[in-house]
Amino acid sequence: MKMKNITILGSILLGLFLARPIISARASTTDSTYTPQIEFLLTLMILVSILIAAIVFGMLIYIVVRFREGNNTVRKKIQNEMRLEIGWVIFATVIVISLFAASLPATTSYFSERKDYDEEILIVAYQYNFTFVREDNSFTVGYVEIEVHKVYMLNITSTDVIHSFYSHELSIKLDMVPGRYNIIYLQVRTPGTYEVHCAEYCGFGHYSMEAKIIVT
Ligand SMILES: [Cu+2]
Repeated sequence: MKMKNITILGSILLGLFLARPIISARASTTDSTYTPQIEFLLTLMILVSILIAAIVFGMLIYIVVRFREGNNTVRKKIQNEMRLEIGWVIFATVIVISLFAASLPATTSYFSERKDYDEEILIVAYQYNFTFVREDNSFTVGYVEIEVHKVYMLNITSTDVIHSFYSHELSIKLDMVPGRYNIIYLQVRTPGTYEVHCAEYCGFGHYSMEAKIIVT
């Protein structure tokens, strides 16, 4: 086998080897109705990134070895190589368009309105906590209790600076902007306690700005 082929094969195998733990870590027990699509997208992005990194580093290693000092390979200057130029423009465009197409089902369901929700919860962020206001005007600070499989309309806002409502485990993230009400629908499929963190640097206490969604 030629040196070139060995290098390409080696990089792909290395890429797959590195991808394994990442993929199995991604298939964790995170659980809202958005989770399968979001996790699929993340895994796809990681795989595509690894593939591109493998190609780039594979070529880099190949070039370093082949054109090292003292190796008398023929060195050719490549200039105005139209086929090569068109090739990588098409390659990059196809990748970007494919990723866009793959992300459409997730983004559509993420932002589509649901008329069948059971309850609206107003979530107000402030430095440095979250308040959850229920339809009967009762409220809790730092945690909220909801029921499994029920659909909740989360109406999200902030009283001071921009925060972000982020739960990795439930695959949701939405900006909390003063003077604006952003809406996302949440339906959790597994009972448990899920963590929420502020995902927008909002000041000194940002690190401790968190809440719990308790699903029973
Ligand atoms: Cu914050």
